[in-house]
Amino acid sequence: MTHSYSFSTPGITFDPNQVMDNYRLAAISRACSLLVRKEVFSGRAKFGIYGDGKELCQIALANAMQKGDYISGYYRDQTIGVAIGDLTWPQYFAQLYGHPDVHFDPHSGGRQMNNHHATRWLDAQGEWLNQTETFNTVAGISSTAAQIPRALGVAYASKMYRELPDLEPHSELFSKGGREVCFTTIGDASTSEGMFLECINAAGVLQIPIVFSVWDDGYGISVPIEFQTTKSSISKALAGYQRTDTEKGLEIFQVKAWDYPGLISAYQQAARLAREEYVPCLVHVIECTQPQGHSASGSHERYKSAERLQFEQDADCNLGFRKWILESGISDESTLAEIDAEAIKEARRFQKEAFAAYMASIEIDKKGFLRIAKNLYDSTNEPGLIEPILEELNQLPYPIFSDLVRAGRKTLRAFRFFQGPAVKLLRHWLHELESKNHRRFSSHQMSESAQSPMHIKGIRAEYDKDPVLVDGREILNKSFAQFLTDPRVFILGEDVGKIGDVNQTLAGLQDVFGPLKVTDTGIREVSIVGQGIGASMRGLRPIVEIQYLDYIFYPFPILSDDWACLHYRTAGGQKAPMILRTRGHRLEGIWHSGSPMAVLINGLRGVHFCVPRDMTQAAGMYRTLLAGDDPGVVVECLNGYRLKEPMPTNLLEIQVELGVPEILREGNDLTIVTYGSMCRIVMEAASSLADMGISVEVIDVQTLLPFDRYHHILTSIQKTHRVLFADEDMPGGTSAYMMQEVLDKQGAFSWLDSPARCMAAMPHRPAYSSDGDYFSKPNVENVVDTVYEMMREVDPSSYPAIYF
Ligand SMILES: Cc1ncc(C[n+]2csc(CCOP(=O)(O)OP(=O)(O)O)c2C)c(N)n1
Repeated sequence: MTHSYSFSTPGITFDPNQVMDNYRLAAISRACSLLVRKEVFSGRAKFGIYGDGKELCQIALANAMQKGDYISGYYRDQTIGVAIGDLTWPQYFAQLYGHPDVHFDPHSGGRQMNNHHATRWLDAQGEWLNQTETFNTVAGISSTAAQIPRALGVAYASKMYRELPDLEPHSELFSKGGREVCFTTIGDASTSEGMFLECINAAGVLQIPIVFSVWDDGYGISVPIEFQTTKSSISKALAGYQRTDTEKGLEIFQVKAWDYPGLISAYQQAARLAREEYVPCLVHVIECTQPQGHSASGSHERYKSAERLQFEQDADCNLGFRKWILESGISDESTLAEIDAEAIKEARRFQKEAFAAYMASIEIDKKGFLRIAKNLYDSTNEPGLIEPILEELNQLPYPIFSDLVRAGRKTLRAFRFFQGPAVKLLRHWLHELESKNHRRFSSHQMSESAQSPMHIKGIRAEYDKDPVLVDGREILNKSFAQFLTDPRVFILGEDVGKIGDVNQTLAGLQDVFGPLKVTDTGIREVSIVGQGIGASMRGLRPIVEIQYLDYIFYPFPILSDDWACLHYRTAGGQKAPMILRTRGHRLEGIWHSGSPMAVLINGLRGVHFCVPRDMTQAAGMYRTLLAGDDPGVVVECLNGYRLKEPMPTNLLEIQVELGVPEILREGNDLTIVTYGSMCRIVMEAASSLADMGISVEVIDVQTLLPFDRYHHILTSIQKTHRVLFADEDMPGGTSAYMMQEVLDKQGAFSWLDSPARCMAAMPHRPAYSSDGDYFSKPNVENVVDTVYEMMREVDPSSYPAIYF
């Protein structure tokens, strides 16, 4: 049964030249998709995913984009990338092979799977380039639906630039009056993800220029839509969000994937509504196909019926486009056939060009190795040592960098009893290659720019002789009031506006700065974070609040998958210097006392992770982060807002240097390394221990990432020869991390006279009430007794048994 095409007649005049350009693009995009699968099967590429069956909707979307707009899409969107000039086909193939050179794969420097694109927004020095003169692609991400939350923030930034006149002087690189639309795409199955639904709701509330597109091909890999979506239709399921004459909401379109005039019309309308009226839109594109199935790692014959497989062929959007062109008399069969044939040839040419460039980059180092190998061969007369290694290397059809390193290391091992010049040359070659590979695969974990907060020096708090004591929250209130004078800074979160957050650190600031600078949001942590990430990609400096640390797991996937690795996965092409503010460690009950730092620091490599002991230090950390261009987390002490702190005379200048611990108390017998709310407990324990004749040095690490950059803890251990790592995370969590940093990385082991110890919370969630806290978390007695025990081990006569 062949598919019947019945095209929309929206009353638009089509420019035949543009139509033919669009056809050429659809044809080459299809040819490239088909080649990707072949390249994987040939062994030249590891994995391939492609955009076939979605060419036409992407062309229509791209036609509606203007310079300065954004696309936050997913792994099908190659046609959009090429249509807007943000992707070339050689780049597409370079990424397929994993070419780790940003000259060839500017999107990710070979770090991302194919079809994960990103505009390079930063120059080689890490400075922002102009986003208003380009079409912008927000860095691709494999986690389905994760492209949506930051899209919300990108669109939200348009609103900020439009509505905050003070931003004008900062808008040059990022906005022209807030007219930029963010387009975001998603597969039909991924609309089942909570984050998609949450963001639809948030967009309806916020009324921002965002256009959601759903490419509906009826499957999520093998699982059909009836298992995915209520009513098997996302536009039907979301119908309640449709705006009406009296209520704001979204404008919802439904259009067929092969209906060129219908698609062009839908996208023109959606883009106009979003751009001019700030109406968020949803374009549900139905009857998409997937001619080759989901990806190169499976075959759809395993799960699609014969009828559906036939539909994949018959309802093909490129065929539909062809039919419409013929019906409209824009071109003829033979011209279109010529274009198709030319597209296949061209795709092959681009693929070959990309592969040759990739191999050539490896060939340079391979030649270097072979030259040295020959030298070794000639100078040592030990063919038996080198020949098998060369043979193995020469047998590889496509040697890659790791093959060269492996061959180099094997050779050095084989020639370990030789010390001639050739061996020295080989060592040098290997060393150089490894340092190049380190850049290729491990650069840009953090900002490498002149604005890196790692360059910010510390400015310590200074006090009058008799400082005024104030609630900790007042220290923050005054500090935030200063931060908000920067037009780019805004604060966003649950209850931060009208009441100035649940601890009133922001009290009164909305009245002073207005509701866009200090903004109440719905209870929707994923999209709060998305709003911040996206806005920070456009030159703004959002401080987003997660009301309690214990609720950070809701947005954690986005923080980890998108935010923390953005700079790394774009090889320094993009950054999102958002600051995430939250409060934790200890107060009351299971969801207001957690301190799961190990989960966070290990899931958020790529951010600076600050754990201030009080609000003065927190204020200094915010200032440092705001002066830099990296993302950062600050975990304030939940029980510290009403504790008294001396008001510094230089409160509005304090900066905390990242990765520099502070010695809170000097001592000679034992070092306790801690942070956050535990500092107070440890300090109290230290004074009890002093009464017992034990002199403890207390160190507050201040930031867990980075950790003690200058090895101050090692210096302390070189004096005390004993160390206890204490915190209120789970056993084996951050105390173990600190121990590894100090013993392993800093090499403190050989300075120890006693075994290093860790002290953590109980391995369960903290129970409610004061007793719950006492028996779930380390308390003063635990610290005193553990230190005493450590001292007793060394000198039982000076420290006799206490309890038995
Ligand atoms: C959060 C998450 N869960 C699962 C996957 C594995 N996965 C990759 S693609 C996919 C199906 C997505 O289907 P759909 O959203 O309809 O997009 P399509 O691939 O059909 O275009 C799945 C389950 C993933 N990448 N991310």
